[in-house]
Amino acid sequence: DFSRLTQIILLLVVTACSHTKPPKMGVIPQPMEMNYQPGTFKINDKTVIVVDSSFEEKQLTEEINSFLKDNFNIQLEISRSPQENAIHLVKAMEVAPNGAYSLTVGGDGVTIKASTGQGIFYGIQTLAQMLSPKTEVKEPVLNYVQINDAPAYEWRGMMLDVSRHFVPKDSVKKVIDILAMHKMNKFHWHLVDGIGWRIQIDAYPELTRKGAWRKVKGDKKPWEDFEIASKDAEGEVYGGFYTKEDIKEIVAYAKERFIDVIPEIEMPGHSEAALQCYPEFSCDTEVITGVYCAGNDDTFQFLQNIISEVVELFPNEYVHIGGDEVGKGSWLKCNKCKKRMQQENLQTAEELQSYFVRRMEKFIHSKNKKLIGWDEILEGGLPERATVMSWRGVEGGIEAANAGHDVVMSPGDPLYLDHSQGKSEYEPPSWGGYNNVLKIYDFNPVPKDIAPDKKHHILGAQANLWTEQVKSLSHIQYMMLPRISALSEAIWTKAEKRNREYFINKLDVHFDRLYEKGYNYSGSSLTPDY
Ligand code: TNX
Repeated sequence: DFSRLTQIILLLVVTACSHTKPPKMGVIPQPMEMNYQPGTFKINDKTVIVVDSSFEEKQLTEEINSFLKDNFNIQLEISRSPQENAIHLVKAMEVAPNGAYSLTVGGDGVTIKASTGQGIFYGIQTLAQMLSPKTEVKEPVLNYVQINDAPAYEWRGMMLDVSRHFVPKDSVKKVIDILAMHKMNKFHWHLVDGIGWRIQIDAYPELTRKGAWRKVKGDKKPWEDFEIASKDAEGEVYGGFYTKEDIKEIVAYAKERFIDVIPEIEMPGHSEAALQCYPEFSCDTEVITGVYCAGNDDTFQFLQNIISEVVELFPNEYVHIGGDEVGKGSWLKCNKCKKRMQQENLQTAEELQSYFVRRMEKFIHSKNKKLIGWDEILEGGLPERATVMSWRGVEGGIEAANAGHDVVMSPGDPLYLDHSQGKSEYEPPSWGGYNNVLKIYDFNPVPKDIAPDKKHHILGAQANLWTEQVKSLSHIQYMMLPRISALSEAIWTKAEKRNREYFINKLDVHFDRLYEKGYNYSGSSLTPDY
């Protein structure tokens, strides 16, 4: 029956077309423009990499060769002269801003153009995704395509807390790898908190001799226990820290992947570990709290000496001073703090906090760095040049941007990665709420309450992974993936180019890429339970 047959054929065609199934190589984050043309180019062992001499050649060619080796067991030679059958890495000043690139596949192979090495690096990440996963892409064959791409926001970051649980150096590198493949460019390293001090400071050796370790007590979780110990104390001891050499190694590793590392040295709160090592810098109250004394000039000297050593290790332009959740009650009971308030004519604890932050800002500025802090630094008045990281929602960020300050958005809802992301029965330990992958995908860093002429103050956004509940690299990866994939698209790809359904389809293939790299990820993230 002919008409029955046409019906079936029609049905098949309609079903096939209505599936918004991306090409196998669906790239995350979605490029700005991606136009396919007929024709294919196949990379073979005669293909060479032609690299512009102004780029740091090894960094970029190794990036190409490493995925070609992993996926196709091919290694390409390097050449200086343009030729057919090549991957060309070309300096092109017109391909701006920072991070922008174009990628063309055509008759003479692959051409990636950018004005910076960073742009070339991102072009290579796109290429690597177009040639993976192995389960889908069996041969290094590329469709002819023209891609023009650039990031929507300049701050595309993640914070990792290494205080509540220590994260060894090699695991930190694995975290950086995940950021790099998603074209993220800021790694905010929460190096210090009440539970442990994790960075070597030569002037104050007790910080890591004792402040980085604590006794494991009975069935208490390590992060519930603020009492420090030295590494070789009796019984079970938990902890760890990074030497200056470790830090340099991580910073260099991140730089090769065009990621800035922003150190966070928490103050004035969340400071139990440091104050148990150096109690002379706490308030003159009966018990040592987790808050530095704001009335003692020596406290400022102590913190400035620390910052002086820290800035030597981190070439990025920011120092993060924390500033969140300050237990200001201890200031109001401390004689030195009360005296300071009188001298400086400060009426409230918020004003004293503002005094503290301003004083640190002056010092950080004198070191040619910018201060960034959690949104509590708005209380009592924000120092003139400070950048705000908005975590208690986006309101602090709105207030700061409207007042002319730079802002990084990282609201707990939806950008906290310690929250759960799927049906609870499939989830490992989490804390504080529920942020599934699509909530993050829909996040818009610029709320409408920001004045049009202040929008440029929103530098971008970042996700934060607090580690009270997170003990291992595989748990870290699980909390990051696929939520970092979603965030990367929310802040790299302009809103009009984003599409939920298309993203979900791409995730299917992306999961295979993550699996092939040996990463743990949450497969249950797409089956929300609310
Ligand atoms: C609040 S977010 C904190 C962290 C905790 C986190 C747990 C922020 C600036 N401070 O110290 O780890 O909640 O979700």
